[in-house]
Amino acid sequence: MRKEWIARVIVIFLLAAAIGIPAVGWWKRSQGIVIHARMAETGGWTPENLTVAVGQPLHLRLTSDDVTHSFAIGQSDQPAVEVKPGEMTEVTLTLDHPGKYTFYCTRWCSVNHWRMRGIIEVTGQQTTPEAVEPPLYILLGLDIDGDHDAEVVPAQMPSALRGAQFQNMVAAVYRSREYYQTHSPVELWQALRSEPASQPLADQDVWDLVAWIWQSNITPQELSVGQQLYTANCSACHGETGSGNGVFADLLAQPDTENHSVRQTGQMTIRPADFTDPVHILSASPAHLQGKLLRGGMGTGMPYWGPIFTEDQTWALIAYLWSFQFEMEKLP
Ligand code: HEC
Ligand SMILES: [Cu+2]
Repeated sequence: MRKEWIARVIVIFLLAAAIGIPAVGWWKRSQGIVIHARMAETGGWTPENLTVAVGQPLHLRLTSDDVTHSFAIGQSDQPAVEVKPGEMTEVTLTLDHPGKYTFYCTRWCSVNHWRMRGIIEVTGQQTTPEAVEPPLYILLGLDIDGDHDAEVVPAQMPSALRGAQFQNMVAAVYRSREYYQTHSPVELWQALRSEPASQPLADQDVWDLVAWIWQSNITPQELSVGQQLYTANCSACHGETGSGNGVFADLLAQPDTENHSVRQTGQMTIRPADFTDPVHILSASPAHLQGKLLRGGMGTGMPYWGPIFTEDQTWALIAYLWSFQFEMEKLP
């Protein structure tokens, strides 16, 4: 009698376990992974490394332990979502390509805001192996850390509109996309200046022509995408007007020089570049600027944006940077 009773209990127990254990696992998965957001100084994202199989939905529940943050995934169309203290924001992501994705905060929550980054590793077989082209500055072997001060600069801001009247004097070679990406405005100016066709032009006319050629490589669409990205990601340091005086510039330009051990790698040691300074910018090619953007300024505080932007977005940002040097079509 007693044995039968024990056997029953065991059967019921096993049944409960057989149903219960997978159910708990399923329940946990459906509830998702909780991610806590904190300012970079106090920890950033926890956890900051996630792994998921390709194509499998990743259910995240995001909450903040301090101020409002925002969660976004680099190089993807996934819209950014707000992450607020005391609330759970739920997101379900399905990533269709294996690889490493960077997730990051899009709100200027603190001076080290841009350090709020984490990685989602998507595992699985690469179906169509992607040929990853190295960025242009690598292909060209550019030394993006070298000094590059312009020997010649325009007397006034070059105007694409004024330059348009001389467009017939320009040989096709200077108008290609490739030329634009790989040369600085100064190099173009010097090349045009030495062309017999442009001898009758004044120096400023040649600068206007340079502005026109630059603008003809930039679409209005790129300018507006670039402007949005710049406002969201760059203006806090480089300033709304591009002159290197963003709200964080002063804070960041005073690293703790007394005590180097406190200093984090990449903490800003020099002021953000001034995009309105012709001496500094007109001597840089788009490939050079893109290189800095992708790689960041080693040890200077310029963040690396490689894992955040798509290639088109980087070119749109570069396009927008030129609007601090050249009068181009007015933005709406
Ligand atoms: C945290 C502050 C900070 C933010 C945010 C930031 N930058 Fe910078 N940036 C710097 C500093 C500091 C430098 C100067 C150091 C250097 O050139 O390496 C710099 C330099 C640059 C340069 C190099 C210019 C040259 O002289 O060759 C480019 C291009 C640039 N930034 C673009 C951007 C863009 C575009 C964004 C937004 C996507 C951005 N930066 C966001 C701090 C910042
Ligand atoms: Cu944040």
